[in-house]
Amino acid sequence: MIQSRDLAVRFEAYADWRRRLSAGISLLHEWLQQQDLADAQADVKVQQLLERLQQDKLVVAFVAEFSRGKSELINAIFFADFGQRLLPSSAGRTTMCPTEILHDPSRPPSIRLLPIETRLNEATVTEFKNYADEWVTFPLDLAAADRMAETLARVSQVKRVPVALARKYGLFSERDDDILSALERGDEGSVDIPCWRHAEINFPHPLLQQGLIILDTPGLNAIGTEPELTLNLLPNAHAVLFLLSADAGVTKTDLDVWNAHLAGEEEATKAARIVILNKIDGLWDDLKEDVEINAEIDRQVDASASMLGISSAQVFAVSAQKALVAKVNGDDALLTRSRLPVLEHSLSRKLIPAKRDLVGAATQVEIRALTASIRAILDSRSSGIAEQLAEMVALRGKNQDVVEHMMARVKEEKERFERGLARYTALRTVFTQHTTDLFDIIGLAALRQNASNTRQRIEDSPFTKGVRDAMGDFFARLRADFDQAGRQGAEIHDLMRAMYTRFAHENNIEIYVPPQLSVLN
Ligand SMILES: Nc1nc2c(ncn2[C@@H]2O[C@H](COP(=O)(O)OP(=O)(O)OP(=O)(O)O)[C@@H](O)[C@H]2O)c(=O)[nH]1
Ligand SMILES: [Mg+2]
Repeated sequence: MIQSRDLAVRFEAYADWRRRLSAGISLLHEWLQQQDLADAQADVKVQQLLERLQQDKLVVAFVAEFSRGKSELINAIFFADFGQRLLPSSAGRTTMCPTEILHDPSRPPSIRLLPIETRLNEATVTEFKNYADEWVTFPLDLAAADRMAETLARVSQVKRVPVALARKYGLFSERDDDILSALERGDEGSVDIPCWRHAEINFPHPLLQQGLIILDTPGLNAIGTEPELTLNLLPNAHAVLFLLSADAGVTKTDLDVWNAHLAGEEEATKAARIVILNKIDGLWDDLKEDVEINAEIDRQVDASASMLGISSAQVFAVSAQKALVAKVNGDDALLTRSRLPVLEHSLSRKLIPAKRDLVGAATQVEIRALTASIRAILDSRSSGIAEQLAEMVALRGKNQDVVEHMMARVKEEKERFERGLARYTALRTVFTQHTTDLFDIIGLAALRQNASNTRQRIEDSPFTKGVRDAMGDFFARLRADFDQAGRQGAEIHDLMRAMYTRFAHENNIEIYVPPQLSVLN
C-alpha cells in the first residue's frame, strides 16, 4: 500500500508541477498583453498550451495475449481498495473490447459501451466519443462494489452472429481459432463476437482524477482487428505494460503481439515499454527454498528478456493475483512476495518523471516558438524605433540647416531693410528739400512778396502804362514761378519714380507710379 501511495504522491507532484507551469504561462501571457505583444496567434497558442497542460493525460496501456492477467494486474494496482476484483478476470478470453478507465468529472461514475454495430460506420471510436447517444451507459454505484463488478462485467459480453456479419464488422480473421473452429463445426457459420466495440469506465479514483488513463485491452486477435487500438490508442500511450505469464513462458503468440505492436518502437514513440512476467506464484513451491524459487524466477526473467530482445532490468516478475489478494486481506508478507510493490515503485519512478520531461520539452518547444515570434515583433518594433530615431536625428540636422538658412535670410533682409531705410531717409531729406524749394517758389510768402512788389509799383506809377507793366510783370513772374515749380515737380516725380521702381525691383513687387504734380489746374 505504501508503494501505491508513492505512485499517488508522485502523480500528485506531477499535477502540481503542471499547475505551476500553467500559472507561469498565464503570467507570461498577461505580460504580453500588457506590453501589447499578444496577437491573435499568440493568444491561440497560449490557450492551446494551457488546455493541453490542463487536460494532460498519462495513458498507461496493458497489452498481452489473452489470459496473461492484464485485468487482474489493473485490479491489483488500482482497485484493491474496493476489497474485491472489479474488472472481470477469468480463464479464457475475458476482456472482449478495449477498455479505457479514466475520470471525466463532467459525467457521473459509469461505464459506457459502444455497440459493435458501429463498426459498420466509418467513424472512429475517438469520433464516437463526441456522440453520447451512440453509447449505452450504465451508472456505477461506488458504494456497492458487488453491483459495480457486475456492471463492469459487461466488457466480457459476447453474442453469436453469422460469420458473414462478423466479416462485415471486420471481426473475421483467418487467424482466429474461434471462427475457424466454428466454420469447421459447420455451426451454420455462426460465431461469438464481442457485444461492444469499446468501453469507457468513468471512475473517480485519485490517480485517474489527476489525469491517469488506464487502457485494458483484449487478447491478441482484437488488437489485430480494432484499428483504433493499433493506430491510435497504443501509439498514443505513454507507457505500455506487456504481460507474459510464467506458466506459459514466451509463446509464439506472445512474440507475435510483441513484434507487431511493441518491439523496436520505443525510440520513435518515446513510450516506456515495461515487460511483466506475471503469475510467478506458479513457481512458488513450499518444498523449495526461497533462494531456489527466486533463482528460477530470475532464469525465467532472463529467458523472457532475451526472447524479446530487451534487458532483464526491463522485466518485472510479479503475481498480480496474489498481490490483489494480499492487498484485499492486508497481508504485507504476501504483498512483498508478489513483488508488485517493486513494479509500482518503478512505475512511479520511471513513468512520471519521463512524462514530465516529455510535457516539459513539448511545452518548452512551444514557448520557444512563442518567444521567437514575440522577439520578432520586438525586433521589428525596435528597428522601427531606430528608423524613427534616425529620421528625427536627420530632421534635427535639417532643422538646424533651416534655422541657419532662415537666420541668414533674416539677416540679409534686415540688412536690406536697413539699407532701404537709410536710402529712404536720404530720399526724404532730398524730397523735403525739393518740396521746401517748391514752396519757396510758389508758396504764399513768395506770392505775397510778388503781390506787394507789384502793388508798390502800381502805387508808384503815375501812368497807366506803368500800372499795366507792373501787372504784366506780376503775371510774368507768377508764370515763371509756376513753370519752375512744374519743372521742380517733374524732377521730384522722376526722383520718386526712380525710387519706387528700384524699391519694387528690390522687393519684387509691382512698380508703383506716383501721380505727377500738375501746375495746370
Ligand atoms: N495464478 C495466477 N493466476 C493469475 C494471475 N494473474 C491473473 N491470473 C488468472 O489468469 C486468468 C486471466 O486473467 P485476466 O486478468 O482475465 O487476464 P487478461 O490478460 O485480462 O485476459 P483477457 O481479458 O482475456 O485478455 C484469471 O483467471 C486470473 O485469475 C497470477 O498472478 N497468478
Ligand atoms: Mg482482461
